[in-house]
Amino acid sequence: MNQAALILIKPDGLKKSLTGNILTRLSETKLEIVAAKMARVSKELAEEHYKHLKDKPFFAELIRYLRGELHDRRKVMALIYWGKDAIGKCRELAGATNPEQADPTSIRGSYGRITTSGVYENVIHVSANEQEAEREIKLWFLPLEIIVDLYPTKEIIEEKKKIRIWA
Ligand code: 3AN
Repeated sequence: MNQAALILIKPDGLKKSLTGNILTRLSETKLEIVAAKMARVSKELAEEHYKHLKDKPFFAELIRYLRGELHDRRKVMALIYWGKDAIGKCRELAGATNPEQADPTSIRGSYGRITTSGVYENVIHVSANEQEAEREIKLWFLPLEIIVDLYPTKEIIEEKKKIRIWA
């Protein structure tokens, strides 16, 4: 059955110019990219994304890491990979969370590191399971940014909303 997986190329991946390498590795999965964008990460978004880790001693540093404060790159690249067993395939290529334990040929094994303050800088994020993927995708993307219908949507009429258009 088709699955969706949220992938984030984190600020260390961007700073190390790894975007091309990571996308090439992920293309081995033969999955389809159904959404992609560069995104600034607010404190609220980072905290919501990692809310399952909020009691961990490294949480504050982890938020600073995802927001790019440790790498002077205030952005991440967010993508949705879609297809058969997308989560398993992407997680296998990503490797273990701890870059030291990750298979050396995996993305994290090749490019990740552990900082002296103990944060795992592991270059990419991959959703852990289908439930997390749905939660994360709804956090990072609007329905109109995704080229397939992943989850049920509804229409609302937003009145008096100020938006910026081309001049
Ligand atoms: P994954 O991203 O592999 O699903 P999570 O969601 O448990 O793993 O962890 C999110 C992030 O938190 C990791 N990518 C890593 O940067 C950081 N992290 C997780 N566990 C630790 C740890 N024990 N020490 C330091 N950082 C950690």
